Amino acid sequence: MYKLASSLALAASLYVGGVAAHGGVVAYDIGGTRYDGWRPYNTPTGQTSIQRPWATFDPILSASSPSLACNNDGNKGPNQLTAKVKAGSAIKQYWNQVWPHDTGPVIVYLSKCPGSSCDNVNTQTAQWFKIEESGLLSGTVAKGVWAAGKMIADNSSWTTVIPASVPSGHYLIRSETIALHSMPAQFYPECAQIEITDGGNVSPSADQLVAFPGGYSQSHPGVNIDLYGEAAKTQTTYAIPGPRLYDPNGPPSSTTAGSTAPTSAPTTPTATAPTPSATAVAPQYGQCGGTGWAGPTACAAPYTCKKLNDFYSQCV
Ligand SMILES: *[C@@H]1O[C@H](CO)[C@@H](O)[C@H](O)[C@H]1NC(C)=O
Ligand SMILES: [Cu+2]
Repeated sequence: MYKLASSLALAASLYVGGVAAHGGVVAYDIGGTRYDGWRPYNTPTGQTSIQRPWATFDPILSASSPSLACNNDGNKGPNQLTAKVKAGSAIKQYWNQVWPHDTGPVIVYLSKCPGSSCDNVNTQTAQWFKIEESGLLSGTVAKGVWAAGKMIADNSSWTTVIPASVPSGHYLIRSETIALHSMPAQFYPECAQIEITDGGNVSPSADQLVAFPGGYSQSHPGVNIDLYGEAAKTQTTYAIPGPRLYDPNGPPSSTTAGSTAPTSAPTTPTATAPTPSATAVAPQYGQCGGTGWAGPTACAAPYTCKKLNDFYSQCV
């Protein structure tokens, strides 16, 4: 028995050593309650978590990988749980310690699930909006301080406030860091199921929603970036990939001037003439098509709409 235990311990330590250079989000703290994440490499039998299952600590190396949404495989767990989170309150995401990659952004997304559960939502078809993004905090691309470094300094954790404006309901939360120390960039996304309560009434606009894969392009300057090149030595800005950040204030109100304005509309004159929407075009990297897509299908010049999968076409 002793022999077995010690050889298992040895195997375990070697094994941990082998994968320690990677990982992902392994736990959450919501209002002081700790929720353990999924444990990759372990059998699914008996595992209970709010996190969608993922299989390995390995990074995802392609922006077009099907695993980019919620890692591999990101499907509902056998005993899938959902945690309640009040809108306006914080959710703390813990990476495995000590997170090894201090160069890169931390980005957090939500995807609203239809109905009263995310259980049956396929992460490939989910539409995500970005509620937080943090990239290069100071210094240069070559030698600066990155969000990932801050995360490591903060006990390998990152605290995200769920915007108070987000409507109540069931959501997938996608927590991601992108490690830029090597090329291609390494994506580390994990997802969990949450129910947001006491929410607001600002849904993301169409141009704030993306699918994964699709939301990132491998050629985006924030993905295809060389930290060791000449340019990095003087570059002090970093373009975080993905859609425009969710705006808790919503779009500039155009409804007051719209044809459906209620008769009780205030008597203020139409001071803010709405910009014509007939000519709406999607920006670079914006969505321009896909099943269920109701947004613009044309792209801002000089970009063209390219189909990435049935659910997502993107302006590139
Ligand atoms: C650091 O994070 C770990 C979980 O990964 C937690 O158990 C520990 O309490 C945290 N330490 C502090 C000081 O917050
Ligand atoms: Cu790694």
